[in-house]
Amino acid sequence: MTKVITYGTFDMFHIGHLNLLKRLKSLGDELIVAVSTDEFNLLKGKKTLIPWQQRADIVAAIKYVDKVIPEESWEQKIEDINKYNIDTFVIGNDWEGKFDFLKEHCNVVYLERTEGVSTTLLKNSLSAI
Ligand code: C2G
Repeated sequence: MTKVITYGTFDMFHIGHLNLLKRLKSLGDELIVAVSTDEFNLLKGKKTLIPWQQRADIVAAIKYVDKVIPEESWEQKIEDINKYNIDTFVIGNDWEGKFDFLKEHCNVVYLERTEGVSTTLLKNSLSAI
């Protein structure tokens, strides 16, 4: 049973998020997704439109996802990897290299992002309507 974990805001869920979660599921048997809380997003300097509970419920409803947990801090990753016996940490390559310190604890994989879509682009398109 290989277990994969990823972390993210998943605001205004879009095809880039879905493509990532779909590819993640092909890397293991069980996929855990840590969804950034509203408070943690403030720390990340990220303004979200959709509250955490709704973002978490949407991610939890994706068929590739087995479990959703809150992401409350930068520091929780190592604890999560140990707590859930994670084999592979995966995240989009916009974070390339940023989480290499986790290599002592599990495999670390950076996947290509889906081009042409992002929450920021969606927000800008909506405000232009
Ligand atoms: N993503 C993607 N393609 C896009 C947009 C996003 O593959 N077009 C991926 C990102 O690379 C990330 C995941 O989808 O792996 C979630 O993206 P965000 O919600 O923007 O997550 P982020 O704010 O980068 O939070 O501790 C890690 C952070 O919480 C990551």
